[in-house]
Amino acid sequence: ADDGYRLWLRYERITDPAVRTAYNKTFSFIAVSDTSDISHNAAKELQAGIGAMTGKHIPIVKTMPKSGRGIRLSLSGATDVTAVKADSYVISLEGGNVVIKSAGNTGLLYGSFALLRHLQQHLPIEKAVSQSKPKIQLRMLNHWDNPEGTIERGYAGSSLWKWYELPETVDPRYTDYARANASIGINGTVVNNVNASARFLTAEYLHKVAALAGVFRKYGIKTYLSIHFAAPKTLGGLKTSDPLDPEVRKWWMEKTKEVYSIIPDFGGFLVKANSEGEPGPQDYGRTHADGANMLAEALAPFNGVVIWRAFVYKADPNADRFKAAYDEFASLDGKFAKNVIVQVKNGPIDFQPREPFSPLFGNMPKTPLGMEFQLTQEYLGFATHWVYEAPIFKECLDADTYVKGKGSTVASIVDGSLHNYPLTCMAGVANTGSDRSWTGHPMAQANWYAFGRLAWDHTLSAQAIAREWAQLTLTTQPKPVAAITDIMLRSRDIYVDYNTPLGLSRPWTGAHYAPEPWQNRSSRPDWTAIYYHRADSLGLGFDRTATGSNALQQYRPEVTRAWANPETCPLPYLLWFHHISWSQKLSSGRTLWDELCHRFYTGAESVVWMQKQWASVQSSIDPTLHADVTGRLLKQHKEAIWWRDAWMLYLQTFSKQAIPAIYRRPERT
Ligand code: GCW
Repeated sequence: ADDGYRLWLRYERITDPAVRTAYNKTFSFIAVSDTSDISHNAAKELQAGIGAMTGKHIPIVKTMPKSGRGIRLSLSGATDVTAVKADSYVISLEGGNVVIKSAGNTGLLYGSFALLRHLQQHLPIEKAVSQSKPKIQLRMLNHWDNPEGTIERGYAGSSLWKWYELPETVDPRYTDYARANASIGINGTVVNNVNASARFLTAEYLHKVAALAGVFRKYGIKTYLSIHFAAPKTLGGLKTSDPLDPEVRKWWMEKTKEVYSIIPDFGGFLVKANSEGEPGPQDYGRTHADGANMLAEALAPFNGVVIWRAFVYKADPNADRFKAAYDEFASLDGKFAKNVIVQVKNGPIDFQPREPFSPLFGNMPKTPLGMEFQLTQEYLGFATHWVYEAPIFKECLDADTYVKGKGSTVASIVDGSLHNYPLTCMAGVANTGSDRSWTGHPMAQANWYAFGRLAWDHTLSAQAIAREWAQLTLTTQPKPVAAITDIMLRSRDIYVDYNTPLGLSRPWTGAHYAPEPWQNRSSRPDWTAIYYHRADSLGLGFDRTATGSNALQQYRPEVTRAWANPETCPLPYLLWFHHISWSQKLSSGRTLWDELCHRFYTGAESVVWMQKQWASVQSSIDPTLHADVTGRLLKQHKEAIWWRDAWMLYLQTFSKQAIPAIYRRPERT
């Protein structure tokens, strides 16, 4: 039975005789003269993958045999190539052989995985001819994993990293993790939580991290660490962690040197500073740039980078958190050292089911802005709700900021083309854990997959990625693939409808799971539900127009215009920007209250549709996996009703209106 462990690298035996014969004829050897670990692993993956699909042992050889057809991995002799060049590849057909060419061994690895993807879809060999180069340089996972093995906002078991047995014992699963990442082009991983323990910078832990890096490096993946900004004090015993203090700067220089002596190809530091209680340069009256530049100086001699997060906001219930990142960072543009990237969450608040794009994108032309997406489903129903996230990523990447006129998409900023950034970065907060299926909900594997594919090429469509993933992971039969793709593409809107429709946000406290739109007690004055949804006797929603917080002004006029008028603001964003009265007629023809009822009820009802679609593919899916997802869909439906009812009953105390009769019928569970 398939427990999901093999992800999209299943390499199922091909049963179609025509396809198998064609593949058998073409693949009788894999020739690779380059002896690096990465090239070797590329060849090994082809051998294992094609071997499993065809049932044939394919030898790996150094030089091309005189007869027979096969695959040649060809490394061009070019030296001193850029990272992007080294990752790019060309697949061609030469005299019956499939040739994968690249200027770097990583390109050979990515080309090999591209070929395997192609063959897993049983496509004709001639159609594999292609070329590809990544649009983003640093394609990374950010793990929010803690030293004691827990994962902040992780719903797939405990951490993959077994710190207590490292570095002596190196779990073979680390290799499978690296293979999975390399197969979708991911080339960096931050192994620890941004709420960082200083312990990761001790020699003891650096050696553990080095053991992981030793595995990852063989798949073209660099290792990074999140750092605790106050480490000079907590770890170094200094009196301060002031970034302008010479002793502190020296401490970081020496620490960084030590890191590189243990992990020579270390990638750099990820930093959460002055955010949600984490220490930072502002503790000493310094700026984010002062903090980042201190670390940049220490990393520069080793070509390391600083990835500094823009996720900041004050514990002030009268401020608009929406505006915080822009307010703190935009004016620092031009002040960051060359090897600093500022990493921005896709939306201005915090990975909500639907957010407008962060207004910081486009407003730091001199500072490379990296994208931070969240793969783990913190606000998307953890591991019981099926939500395919590619539409979330695409919505943001394709959004037009208008900062240099029409067509200034967020993607064009992040990929460096709009402002000529020398560094480009896209990060996904990982959804992996020690569960056999890696991601808790087996269908959440698609979010990891989609992230990697989009970091490589953000022009791919959510649909194409869904189809490809389903073919690789679940079945190659066209009908079930279409049915599954259909569920995936609608899943996010369905979730939004029963969870936070029309631009509502954050009706939760602590765990970010149970609906608690009434919950107004908390450890911080701004961490209340009412702060976000602003329900009152008049209506609902956060006024961010000129009569309210005026956050809309952080966007270019074209964007502001599209959202500033409550009559024309697209409904998915309505309550993000407007406080709307309960009886106001919306563009749908319904009043706000009726539209809310409509969304909550049809959203929850649509989970029944998902269940039916999933039931229809049963005969094509592994029974264990099918049963697992069926169970999760049952739970999802119950929870959708729970969400709907919690919201509706709560909002009704303000609207004082009835739920229209058409929705009040017996529940189908
Ligand atoms: O989404 C919020 C989470 C925190 C997280 C923080 C952040 C790692 O609730 O758990 O901390 O954002 O992104 O820093």
